[in-house]
Amino acid sequence: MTYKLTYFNATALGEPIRFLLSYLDIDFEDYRFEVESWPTIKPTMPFGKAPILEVDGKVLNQSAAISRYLAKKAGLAGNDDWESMLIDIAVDNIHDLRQALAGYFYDQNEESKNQKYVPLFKETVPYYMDKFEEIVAENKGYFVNGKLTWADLFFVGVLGYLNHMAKIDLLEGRPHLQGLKDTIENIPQIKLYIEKRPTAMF
Ligand SMILES: N[C@@H](CCC(=O)N[C@@H](CS)C(=O)NCC(=O)O)C(=O)O
Repeated sequence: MTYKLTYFNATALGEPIRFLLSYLDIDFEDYRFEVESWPTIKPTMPFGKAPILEVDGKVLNQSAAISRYLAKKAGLAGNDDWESMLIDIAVDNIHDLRQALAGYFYDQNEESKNQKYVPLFKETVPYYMDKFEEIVAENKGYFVNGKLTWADLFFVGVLGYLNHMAKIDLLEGRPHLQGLKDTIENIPQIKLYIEKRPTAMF
């Protein structure tokens, strides 16, 4: 089978997919484009957004669905329906934090952006990050049931993007999440991918 990932030259929503393809030892085409090319690429995307994954030429969008599909192949999507649901919940919680940060970061209106700052950084961000820290502390260093799942790869995959939008190190003072990052980045296939990946804007 052939696999081609199309995404910005960035980590963000493309990175969990790259991590999973690497974890699976799948030799994939990592097609990256710069922001300037987006206006010409956007109309070619099924819903005008990236990433997409082409599997044998079939075009798939939605990063979570793609990640879940790959995670099933990798045995990282839960051993039963309950565990799979817990993983989905963890991923959606991470998405909620991402959306809160994106709502601030991409806000073009200076006034509303300024209004968002205090609630976001004094309440929302610490609320989510402290909860994630607690969950990972209680689950032997992982998000779900004390073992590696795609929720862990997803979190570490998008972390650079979250930090970029927050303009702070979200792991500071959160040793269990830092430990999770180290665990994921030291999985041999992911370590190899990270060593070889191109320099990106984040
Ligand atoms: N739910 C989609 C969201 C995709 C998405 O928002 N992609 C952003 C980049 S991270 C994008 O394409 N932005 C450019 C645009 O909307 O024009 C997914 O998870 O794949």
